[in-house]
Amino acid sequence: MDTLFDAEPDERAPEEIAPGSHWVPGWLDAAGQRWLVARFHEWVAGPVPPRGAKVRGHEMSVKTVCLGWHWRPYEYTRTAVDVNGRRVLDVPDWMVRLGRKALAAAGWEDDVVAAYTPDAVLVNWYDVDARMGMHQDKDEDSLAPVVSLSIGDACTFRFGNTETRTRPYRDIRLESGDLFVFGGPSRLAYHGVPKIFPHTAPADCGLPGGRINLTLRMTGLTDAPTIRHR
Ligand SMILES: O=C(O)CCC(=O)C(=O)O
Repeated sequence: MDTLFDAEPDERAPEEIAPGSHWVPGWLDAAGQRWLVARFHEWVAGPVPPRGAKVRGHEMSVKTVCLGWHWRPYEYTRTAVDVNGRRVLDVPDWMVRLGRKALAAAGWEDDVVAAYTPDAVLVNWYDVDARMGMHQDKDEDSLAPVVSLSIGDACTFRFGNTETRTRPYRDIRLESGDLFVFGGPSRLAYHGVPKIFPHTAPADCGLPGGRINLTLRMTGLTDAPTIRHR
């Protein structure tokens, strides 16, 4: 017999959203979130300021600052060629360790975890009106998993299929501290952020409002060798 007080399914339990994609709610504790927010303030101070990348001539509402490699649509470069020409900051060693811990928490095999060496981090800043359209992360030569961390206001994260930017997709509410990893058969799934929920950042996350998202990636790129002319 059903009772009046049946347990609701836990909507924030870790879940495999599709083969190769894992959502781990609340993975990063409040101290870790505050620490990353402090790093965020350092990164946005330069040498390259955050900017909305131009996609087919339209500036994105999300502002991005990059580590390791500078991303703009279809290309990674060491210098921010579409901003101020400066070289971006390096990916710190602790970020590589963080990425490996995240992969392990998402259930990836030990050999994938050990080999994971993200060499590019896209640090995205969303104000309450910012959105990110459905897209694939396919400017990398490597198909290593992408690690995504969220801090601040909650958002709707739309995670779809590898064929089309339309349905079927699943809308997930990502909250501060949530981890999402997508790799394997999900690596090239379309995904986007159609909505930010204002005033939902927890008081102890270090961010009064807005949302920071970090995506850690392996580009598979190497620096072109320098050709010396005598
Ligand atoms: O903000 C997010 O959760 C997603 C970010 C994203 O899709 C990207 O940087 O390519």
